[in-house]
Amino acid sequence: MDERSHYRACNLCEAICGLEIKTRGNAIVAIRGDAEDPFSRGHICPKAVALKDLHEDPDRLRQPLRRTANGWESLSWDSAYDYAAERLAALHGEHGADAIAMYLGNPNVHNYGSMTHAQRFLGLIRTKNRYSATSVDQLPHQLLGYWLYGHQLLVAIPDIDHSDYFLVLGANPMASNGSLMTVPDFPKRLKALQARGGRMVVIDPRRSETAAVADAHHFIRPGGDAAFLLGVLKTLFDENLARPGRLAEFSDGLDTVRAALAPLDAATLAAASGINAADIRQIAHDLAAAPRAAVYGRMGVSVQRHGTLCQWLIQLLNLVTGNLDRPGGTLFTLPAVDTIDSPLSKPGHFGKWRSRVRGLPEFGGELPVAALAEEMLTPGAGQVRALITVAGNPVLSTPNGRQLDRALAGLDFMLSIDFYRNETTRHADLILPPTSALEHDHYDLIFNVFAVRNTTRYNPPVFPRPDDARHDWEIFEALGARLAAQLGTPRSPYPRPEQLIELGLAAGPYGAQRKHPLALNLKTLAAHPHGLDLGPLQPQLPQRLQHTDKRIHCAPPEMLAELAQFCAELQGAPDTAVAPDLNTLQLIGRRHVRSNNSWMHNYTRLVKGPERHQLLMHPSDLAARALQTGANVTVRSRIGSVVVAVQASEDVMPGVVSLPHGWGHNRDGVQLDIARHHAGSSVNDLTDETALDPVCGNAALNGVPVTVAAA
Ligand SMILES: Nc1nc2c(c(=O)[nH]1)N[C@H]1C(S)=C(S)[C@@H](COP(=O)(O)OP(=O)(O)OC[C@H]3O[C@@H](n4cnc5c(=O)[nH]c(N)nc54)[C@H](O)[C@@H]3O)O[C@H]1N2
Ligand SMILES: Nc1nc2c(c(=O)[nH]1)N[C@H]1C(S)=C(S)[C@@H](COP(=O)(O)OP(=O)(O)OC[C@H]3O[C@@H](n4cnc5c(=O)[nH]c(N)nc54)[C@H](O)[C@@H]3O)O[C@H]1N2
Ligand code: SF4
Ligand SMILES: [Mo]
Repeated sequence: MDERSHYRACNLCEAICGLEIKTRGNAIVAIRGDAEDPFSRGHICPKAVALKDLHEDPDRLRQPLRRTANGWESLSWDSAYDYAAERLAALHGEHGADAIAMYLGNPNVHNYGSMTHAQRFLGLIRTKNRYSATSVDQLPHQLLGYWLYGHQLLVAIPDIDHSDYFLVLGANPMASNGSLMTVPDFPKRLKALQARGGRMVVIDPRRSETAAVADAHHFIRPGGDAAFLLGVLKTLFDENLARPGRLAEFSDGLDTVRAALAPLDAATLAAASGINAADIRQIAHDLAAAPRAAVYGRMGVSVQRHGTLCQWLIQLLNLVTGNLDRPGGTLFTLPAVDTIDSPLSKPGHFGKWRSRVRGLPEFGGELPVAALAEEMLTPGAGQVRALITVAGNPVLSTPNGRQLDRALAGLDFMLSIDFYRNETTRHADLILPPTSALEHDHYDLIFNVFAVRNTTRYNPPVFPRPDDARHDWEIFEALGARLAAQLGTPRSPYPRPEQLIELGLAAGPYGAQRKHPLALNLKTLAAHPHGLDLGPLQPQLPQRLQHTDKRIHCAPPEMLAELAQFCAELQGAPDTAVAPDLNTLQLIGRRHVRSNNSWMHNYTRLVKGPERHQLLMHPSDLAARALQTGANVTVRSRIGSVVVAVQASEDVMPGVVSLPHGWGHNRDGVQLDIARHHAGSSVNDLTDETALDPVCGNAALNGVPVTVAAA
């Protein structure tokens, strides 16, 4: 049989690296980086090679499975759809739409057919109980995009290819390969930045893989970032270093912010952040002096108590230094399928309804996932009785996972669309497994929007869809048709995912409808299997703003209120909020290049070698507890406890411990044979569903107070 080369973008993380996948018949013979991809230039990480293991994994489900008194039984697609539609329609009829909750996990955003068709399916159910991984992740970024710039997907991306000064808070792109910054080959791009005399400064409670290659690294107390950022911003204002330039012409509210910062004093801010006042001042000076600079923050500053405040201050720093919308600063993309200036997505809305039990606000139609378990466990009208999960594992990925685990066991009905029986889907009554990534086509509807260059590509499937397999979008369509019939809802025909892309390309900024010379369509993209570079990010403001007044709304009232609240806390009790007592440590997360959230642990290639889910602890904290590397320790929080192995590390700050999320695979009913032997413990058995960012209800997964003792 002949060998064939297939080119496609990797769907595993946000870096969207180009891959060359060599096949012989049905076999994958090699996966390597695609040197001809103009964006990733051959970069690849170990996870991509495991796409082969994923495709071939005997644990990967290929048939619908129904839970019965005698265990799991496979059934035909038709019977499975009928069963699901009947159960959902019955619960809908008896208890109303809100009794059915839906949770969309992270891999949905890497699977464009799932994105396009899940929305239509949701429209059919019309439940207010919609949840996703957004509220354990990038919710603050989307909310601020909506408030400041008028659209939840208007996220300003660091232009690191042209920057001279890159200030990074709570992000570890050397391990994560970038987030809300699609940046294949971060290491090489960083080297180029440093080679042209630029500097990267990292602020992180751990000397991360990224901090290790930075020009400077400052330890910060977990949760101390808002104080640090306020210190930098205030220095710029106080020392007349604010130079918003032409941005001032279409920005409102900067003076209000400046006035709100006036009473703060540098020493208090320094103490609350754990970074000394001289360093904060120096960073402000360096930022102001750099011709082109970008401030960027991710999980460590997004998913903590002051996440929205931090992300707001980051936007303001880029704005007042004139770096927003400037090459080398932070800019908005202009993607080929424009999900911003088009009917493909909505700008957003906030607080249109609230969760039933705790009154948490929706954003863009979704409630904070920290509320999901209580909505199931609390009786009364509107109680959640059924759940649909798609490509997710909230038992391992959302706060107080054990509580959710218990809640799932009590549901009337649960449907999971997933190709693994994981810690969450093991509770399902029915599992519908979609095709593997290599059996469907691929377009990055989302990550092109967050990329450090404008880029586009479409790739056909590597393998044909087996006759008895279904794509995620086909599952939504078939199930939707049956459910619509049961509910008596009329249903119109809908394009296939690639037809939606074709329409989007034609209507988009490089399409025929806008008379762009490239006139992009699927045929042009087929002629460019390695992807098509559409150039560096370009200034687009104020035109790109989606507020009708075409202005940046710098000072949303909600943010001013949050700032006032933060300042009051700071003056009141500067230290107790951060370090309640001497025995308490602060728990933070971490990522490893060979792991991917709660999955990709079932492949020997990625999990072999030393385990990677230990608790990292500073030697002085080990000594204070008479502990040694390798010992099993009990980590305890308000929520519960886990037993893990501890490892000494000079890289974490004293008083801080670090544990990665997504582990804890040794639970009954999980069908992940290899992962089970590398089980680890779930950090989200410790994170607290009541510890939230007060602005929007995003989970505060970093900075969890814990104690550690010998097990
Ligand atoms: N403590 C702590 N918790 C965290 C984080 C943290 O940093 N710390 N990070 C958070 C973040 S950023 C995220 S994004 C979440 C992730 O949390 P989730 O989105 O809930 O979980 P994942 O591990 O991404 O889900 C993977 C599941 O999707 C399935 N899957 C993969 N591809 C497909 C597909 O194409 N179709 C279908 N139907 N299923 C598929 C896999 O089989 C697997 O079961 O975790 C969050 N939780
Ligand atoms: N290999 C791999 N790559 C991934 C993923 C994966 O699981 N594995 N997940 C993907 C997903 S879904 C996402 S969202 C991205 C996330 O991408 P990143 O945000 O780049 O990844 P993290 O490793 O979570 O980085 C968070 C950093 O914040 C630090 N931190 C913790 N608390 C604080 C704090 O209070 N303040 C400050 N300043 N820093 C703090 C941590 O020490 C850590 O270094 O990665 C994506 N890429
Ligand atoms: S960095 Fe991300 S996109 Fe690139 S090969 Fe690795 S997992 Fe795939
Ligand atoms: Mo994420």
